[in-house]
Amino acid sequence: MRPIQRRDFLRLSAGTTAAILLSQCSRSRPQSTAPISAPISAPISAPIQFQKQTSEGGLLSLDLEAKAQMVQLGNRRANLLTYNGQMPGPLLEASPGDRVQIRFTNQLDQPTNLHYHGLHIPPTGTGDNVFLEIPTGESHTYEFEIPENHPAGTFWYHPHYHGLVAEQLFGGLAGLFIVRGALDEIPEIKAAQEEFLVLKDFALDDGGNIADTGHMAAMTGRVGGLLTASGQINPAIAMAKGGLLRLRFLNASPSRFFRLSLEDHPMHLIATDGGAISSPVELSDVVLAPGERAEVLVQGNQKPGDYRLINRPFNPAQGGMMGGTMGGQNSDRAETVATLTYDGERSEISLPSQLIAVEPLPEPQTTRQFTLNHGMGGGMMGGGMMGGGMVFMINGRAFDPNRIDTQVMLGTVEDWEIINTGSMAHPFHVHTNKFQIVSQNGQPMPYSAWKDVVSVSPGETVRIRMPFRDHTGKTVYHCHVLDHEDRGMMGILEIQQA
Ligand SMILES: [Cu+2]
Repeated sequence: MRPIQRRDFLRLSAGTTAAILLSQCSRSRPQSTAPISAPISAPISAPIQFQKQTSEGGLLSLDLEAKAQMVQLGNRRANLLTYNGQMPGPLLEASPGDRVQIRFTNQLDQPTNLHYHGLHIPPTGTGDNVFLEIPTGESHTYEFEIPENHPAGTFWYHPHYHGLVAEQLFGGLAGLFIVRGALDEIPEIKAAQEEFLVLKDFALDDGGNIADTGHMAAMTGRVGGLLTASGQINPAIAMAKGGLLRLRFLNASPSRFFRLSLEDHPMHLIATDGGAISSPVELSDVVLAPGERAEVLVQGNQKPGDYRLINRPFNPAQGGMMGGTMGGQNSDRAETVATLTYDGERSEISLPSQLIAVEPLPEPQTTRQFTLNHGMGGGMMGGGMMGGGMVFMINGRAFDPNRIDTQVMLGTVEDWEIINTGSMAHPFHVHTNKFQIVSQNGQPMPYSAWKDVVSVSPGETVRIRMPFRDHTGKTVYHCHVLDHEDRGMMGILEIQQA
């Protein structure tokens, strides 16, 4: 394996899922600098718009309804699963210390619930409780507080009812949950133009209904050929020359990985899943596994014109079972996700030099290992939701809602080694607490960052470090290729009072 120079690493590719990048690099695949022939997939459509719900007087209060509805998806009509009739759902915005009250109603024809992905809130009661089941026609009020010391960042909400997560997310259920804070107050960032890009793939039939991606895809991970950015197909993002653009990416696809680059414009990473990094890192590509977020700054310092934000799909498990068909699409085809257009001119905004310090974590008290793999199963499994076919396991066991897999003590720091002995990539996600990546295949990370998803490619070992400082009770960790999660790749973590 070719050793990766730190310099190469920073220059070549995205920091957010370095596991993928290291594996890409180590396969000596040229990190393409050649022109990319990505077609404009549709006429550049309307600018991105969200219905925002912002906290007022310390309270974010809203009604949220999950229901099937016909919506406009770019230039197509699509019968999707929506929150409040929108895809993505309403953009929720709160600040540390705010109370949140979400009166949620399930109008789907199957049970569901809500997960607040990345929020550091209690995993029990009316908080981020994924063990709740909200049956068809019933309501539940989620109520929690954003802790005073919660970092600013790009978080999101989506269903987490085991066995139906992939189906419901693929149907369209996802929305952003933005926490404002210190990062937003940095003068250059405050002056930047902010755009939210919720990246989501769909497979639609001629009638605009969600298409069946096939039996195999329902095991290895369903992928759609229609790429959308915040419910638009190739939306235009207009920026003034001299301006600074803050792009906030969320990969809300159930299985698809994204590898994004912006023509003639380097991207400067400022935040990962769990919030800001300490100073901007220049990237030519941003790689996002399912569930991951990244925030980048782009300087409007090129010749006025149109520049494509291009996705080059790739399979982090080369030769693995996800290769080849990928739901019938050509997995090597580059596509345009959005288009940056210059409009007007303004006095130049520079890049910030310092962001928010990422605190170093103390040495761990405990180190655990989590081995990811799959096999063939038959009959009923832990969740009871599926018949035979592929089973996805952690440490040789599929999810069992009645079993506690891992117990940790409040007030400790742990290292978890995530080992992938299978043939597919698994983005490992932990609820409630965020972590820092310590090393990948023994190689230290080039910079510190807070994460809640890390992709582990076949044959790789990733070491993460996680503090358990508050919030007790049962929570989960799982693979964020949601078909893998639904098919067993999840475990229960109990955080115990010391
Ligand atoms: Cu997986």
